[in-house]
Amino acid sequence: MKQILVTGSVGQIGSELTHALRERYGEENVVATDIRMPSDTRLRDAGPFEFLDVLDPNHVTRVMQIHDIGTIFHLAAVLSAIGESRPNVAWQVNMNGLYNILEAARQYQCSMFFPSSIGAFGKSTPKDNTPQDTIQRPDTIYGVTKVAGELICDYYHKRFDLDTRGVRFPGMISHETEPGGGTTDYAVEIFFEAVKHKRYTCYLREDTSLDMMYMPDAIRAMIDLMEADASKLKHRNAFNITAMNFTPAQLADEIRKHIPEFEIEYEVDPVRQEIADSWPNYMDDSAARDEWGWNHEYDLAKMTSDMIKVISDRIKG
Ligand code: AKB
Repeated sequence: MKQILVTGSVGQIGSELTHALRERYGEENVVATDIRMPSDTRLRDAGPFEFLDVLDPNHVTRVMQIHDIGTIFHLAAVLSAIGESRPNVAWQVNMNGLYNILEAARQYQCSMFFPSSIGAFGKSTPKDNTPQDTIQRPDTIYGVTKVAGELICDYYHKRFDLDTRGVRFPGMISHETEPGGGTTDYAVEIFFEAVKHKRYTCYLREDTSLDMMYMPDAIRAMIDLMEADASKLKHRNAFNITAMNFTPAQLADEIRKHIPEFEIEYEVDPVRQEIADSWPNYMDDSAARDEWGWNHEYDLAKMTSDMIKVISDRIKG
């Protein structure tokens, strides 16, 4: 088989996706890449690993020439909160990096997965049951790059018949690799703090509702979409997908079912609060369910119980 390339493989989603792809398609068939050296030695040693700066087109071409790549999961990106502190870097990485990868995919005739986000929506988007096709006028640099990314992936499909596919991810909850610089990261930090210290100070208001997903569902979504029958896909690059939605207060209540003494307090960060307030309360993901059979397995209760068990077991050693 042709090999699979993962960019941003050291990140929160990339690290777990790389392991899952290697398990499914064979270790040698999945080339993990990043600009950072993984601290997870399995990522580096269990299959091929390459340093790859997606901002350098020659670097991208060199990696494509060394390996026989048929599919690219392009996960290298700057997230929403860090994007607001470094808009120039966010634009470079999220747009120029994507363009270099699309060009490589076109030249080497690869399929390509691109993750968009709830960040592709903005204040004028309907907040409840956000439709698949709706107003997208985000006012964060992250959102601007995600909308542009959705459009350029659609364009490469239409213009060059490239097999581009993608989803709009909600906040991602996981326990293996920390997220970095997102607005939804509180929903990961809260679990580690709850297990270790039984208290957490949240940077979002208690009533901020956002869509979320547990990592095993996200990994399955990416693989299922890339394996889906292309003739059934009408939307291709920006499927709304979600698994649950909750506020910090509702998540704290759920955690208290396992750790009754858990306490939460709020010190709102205006930058991240404004970003979260511009995102949907919950999305309609029926297009993904109809077109390629998307279905989540983890709801709030099941995810919370698994997160607390895994983190507690790890701390106990
Ligand atoms: C972020 O918070 O920036 C990301 C996202 C929802 O795209 N987790």
